[in-house]
Amino acid sequence: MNRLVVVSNRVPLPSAGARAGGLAVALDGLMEKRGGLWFGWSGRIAANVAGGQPALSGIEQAAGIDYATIDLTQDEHDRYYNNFSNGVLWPLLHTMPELMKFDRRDAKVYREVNYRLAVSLQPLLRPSDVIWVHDYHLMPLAAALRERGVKNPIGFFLHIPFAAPDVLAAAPEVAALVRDLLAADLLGFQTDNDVANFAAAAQSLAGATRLSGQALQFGGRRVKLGVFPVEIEAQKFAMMAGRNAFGTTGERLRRSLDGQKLILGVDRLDPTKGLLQRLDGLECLFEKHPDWIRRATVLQIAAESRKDVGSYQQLRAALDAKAGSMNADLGEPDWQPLRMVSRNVDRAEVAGYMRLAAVGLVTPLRDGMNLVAKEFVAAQEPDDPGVLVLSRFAGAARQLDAALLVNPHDPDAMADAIDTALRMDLADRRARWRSLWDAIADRTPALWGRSFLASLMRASQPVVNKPAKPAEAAPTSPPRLTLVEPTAAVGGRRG
Ligand code: ADQ
Repeated sequence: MNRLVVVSNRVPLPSAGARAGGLAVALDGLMEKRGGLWFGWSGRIAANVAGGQPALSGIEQAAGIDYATIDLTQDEHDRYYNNFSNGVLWPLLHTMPELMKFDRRDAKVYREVNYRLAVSLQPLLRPSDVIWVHDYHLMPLAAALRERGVKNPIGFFLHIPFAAPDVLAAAPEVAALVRDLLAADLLGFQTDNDVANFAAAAQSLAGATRLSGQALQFGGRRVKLGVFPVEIEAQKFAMMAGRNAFGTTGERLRRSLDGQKLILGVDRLDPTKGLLQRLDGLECLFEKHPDWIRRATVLQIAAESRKDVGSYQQLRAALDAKAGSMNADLGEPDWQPLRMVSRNVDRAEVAGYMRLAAVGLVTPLRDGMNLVAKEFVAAQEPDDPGVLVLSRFAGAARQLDAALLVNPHDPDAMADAIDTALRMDLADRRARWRSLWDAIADRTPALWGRSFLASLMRASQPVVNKPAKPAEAAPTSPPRLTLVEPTAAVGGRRG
């Protein structure tokens, strides 16, 4: 079996402690079976890069997997990670270009870091390796590897949405990034909408040609596109929720509610998650439906993230102000509508809170998938489940269409949906929950990974009876023709 090389911005180093969530565990599983190398940034800032030369900062081994990393300088971290990845690409790809702060110097350093990663990775590669690159931090990486003569199969998966071409055009660098992505053999996205947006951008911004069977032709090569919705370990999450609802923290929350219904939100504090709009909707709920005063309480866990990015600092301040005024305006001496927690809460604890909630609020303005929505479904007690209120702009809405779907920009609609959820009778709650559970129960991150890799192997298979055309755009990229049959993963899922 070919060795799997995973490249991601942050490498979950075993020496750094506990493994992160589902994806790291799933990819570990795949790499343990076939041998693996995980490559990327160590998470450390180096004083400077020795003599300007790319150098590995560390190699570790655990459970048959090698971990190789580079350090970033402070300037690289600021420009590549904070300013360009999180300050330009994140808002742009989420169709929020007004939040983007473009600076050519950041775009240059973003590209340079990707090239430095390619230079460091290349000597570690074996001819039979399969390379899987993750997310928006690494859009130029496949092209940088091809320029260095790397001929291995390369797949790229985008965890966040892909915006429409006219939105993308707001950032000068983006056409080049679309061309760079086309150096991969397979490009994976969360939803068919993202595939359609990428295909349109590749045609209008990069001059690619659309082929049948979800494929593009560019530079004499075929590039396969596919939909691979990220999944969770639903069965394991359900068990964790069951255990923790009755643990110390779960019991403490339940006692503090004193019989009130719990409305729960769990997010990273991020402009895409629609937190200010959610508070508008909640304010509207208590104004339009005042019988919920003293009968329902909102717990919003909004863990702070990306504190170095200006728009995140502004959002934190705006959210604190809004939460304060909501409690002051609507609160009573013996009741407050909202409890807000901005620290990172342990996953197991969160799972228990989800089980206790009557309503789960997942209302991003836009989201690649949103695993919280799937986790909320998994956490419910089947005989007495809570109700999911879900933004129609989350990728998860494609699979979880039995939730109460809302437009997060419409506070009245959100308030009415929450009211409906709070009043929903048991038979309706059970029926909706069963349908939601069926959409996630048999899928796992490991199956997601296997499906992507199977598609990548098919996409990179040479077709022997057809001569490959010479590459036009990237002279050093390997000429190859690929089988582009639609796969089970493409359009085969609900979504
Ligand atoms: P994220 O934007 O980070 O991920 P999401 O999918 O909602 O968002 O959450 C990822 C994980 O973080 C989940 O396991 C969730 O429980 C946990 N989490 C979120 N907020 C938390 C909090 N306040 N406290 C504790 N845990 C919390 C990106 C994309 C998503 C896509 C994922 C995976 O933005 O659209 O679903 O990658 O591809």
